[in-house]
Amino acid sequence: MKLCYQVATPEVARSGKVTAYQGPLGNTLCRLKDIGYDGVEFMTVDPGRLDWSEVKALLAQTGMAATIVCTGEVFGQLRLSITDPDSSIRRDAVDRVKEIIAFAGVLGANINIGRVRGSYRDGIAKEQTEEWAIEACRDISEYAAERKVSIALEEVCFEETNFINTLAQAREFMTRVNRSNFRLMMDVFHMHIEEKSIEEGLREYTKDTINIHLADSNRKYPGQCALNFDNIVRTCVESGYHGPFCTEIFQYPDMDTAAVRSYAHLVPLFEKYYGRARWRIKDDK
Ligand code: LER
Ligand code: MN
Repeated sequence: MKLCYQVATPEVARSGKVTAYQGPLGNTLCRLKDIGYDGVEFMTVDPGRLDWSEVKALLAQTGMAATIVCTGEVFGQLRLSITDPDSSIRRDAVDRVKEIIAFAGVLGANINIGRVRGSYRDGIAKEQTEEWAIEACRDISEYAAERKVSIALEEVCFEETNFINTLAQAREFMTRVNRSNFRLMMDVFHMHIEEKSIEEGLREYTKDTINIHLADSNRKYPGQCALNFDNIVRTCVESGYHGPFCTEIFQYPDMDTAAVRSYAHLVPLFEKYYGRARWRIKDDK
């Protein structure tokens, strides 16, 4: 189990909408380590512009793990998706995701598929969108398997896509892709909107889950709004989840305060339910 904070690599445009810590990577990693985080989830858009050995060295120097690399800004900033009706955009999306997989492979991390899956669109049969998505997900899963990387399909709420909003839909899609490294991830912010109960979702789907995003019901730091993180962490432990957790939050009121307050709210719960020793021993990526 690791508690991670989302960190944007330097080529991601600075924006108040980005849910990650931004700024020079070395400073960010040192600061998050000082606060107490075990690692990071990178949000990246163009890994070709990064020096991969330097990123790896910074992680080693600070003793931080990289658990996952998020592909969300490939859609957010570049508008690329694997189900775009334009075949050249679909190809660019797959190529960019593969580049992120290669980067993740070097760091020993996994990647997620969130908004880069695109949406169902008027004028395009749903079956066609699903066929493009399955074909692309098999292709990237096979590329990822050669690099020991797993893919985490994330359920994303209706405000961001109409394609795979619930965990049930995500698991059905995972089954159709049918590749052993194509798994699920959860985001309690999206679950709060799309599931009848976050706890029931955790109980039913943690066995297929390789990463969990944490944010409060307003996507600010845990403890800021309505979600009950005591119940959430307890249910994760009871369901046998020992994979990484990563905050994915608006940087409110500012990056550093958001990181400090998330840690302050979550760590007593992880210590209460996972215990320090178990927290350090049992580990996925
Ligand atoms: C990605 O992890 C996610 O949760 C999406 O909502 C990105 O906006
Ligand atoms: Mn998320």
